[in-house]
Amino acid sequence: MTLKIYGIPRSRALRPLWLAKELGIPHELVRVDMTRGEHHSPAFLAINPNGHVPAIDDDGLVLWESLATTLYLAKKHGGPLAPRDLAEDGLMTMWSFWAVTEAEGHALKILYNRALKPEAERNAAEAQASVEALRKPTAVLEAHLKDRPFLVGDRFTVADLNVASVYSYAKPAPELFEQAPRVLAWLDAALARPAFGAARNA
Ligand SMILES: N[C@@H](CCC(=O)N[C@@H](CS)C(=O)NCC(=O)O)C(=O)O
Repeated sequence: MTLKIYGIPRSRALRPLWLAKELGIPHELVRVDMTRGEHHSPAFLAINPNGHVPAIDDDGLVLWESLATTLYLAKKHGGPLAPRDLAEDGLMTMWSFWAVTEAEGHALKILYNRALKPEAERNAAEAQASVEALRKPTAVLEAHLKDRPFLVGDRFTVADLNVASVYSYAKPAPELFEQAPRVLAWLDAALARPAFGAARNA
């Protein structure tokens, strides 16, 4: 059965979509229209009881939590994005959890208050506080990228995909990257990948 990815590209469903495009995994995007409340429908709640996108259905295996879906798909299909051994697996998991726990909340507040919300509803102070809060994790990332172009190993992996998908939310804060030129170059390179563009336009 074809892999089903539930969500829309302008959501965290972009993450499994991006991974599927990177690896050429046949998939069906099942659009869940959140503006119409479809993520709270009984049919969707039977797939993800949290009422969030994304979820995936891989031949009967249903998974939610976007970064869990990408790690699973990378490991299942193998190739350069996947961990080559348990050490790489640990590092890719570490960076993915780090992105969600240390960076995503701040990055999302930047995105909402600098880009997504109508201007009248934006909270400039909250955006500024989020930029300040993101400086420390960004310095950690900048230091890690000092001697290497990718997060794990010598190639673009699911760790880069996961962390870049989170950091893309912070792009409306260019001042964050003034002190982190390597992070900016790494992020721009990830977002310039054809598979990212294909996922955004899915
Ligand atoms: N930690 C979850 C978060 C999922 C999530 O909050 N998704 C958003 C869209 S990006 C959503 O479904 N929002 C609708 C809602 O919460 O009502 C993941 O990474 O998959």
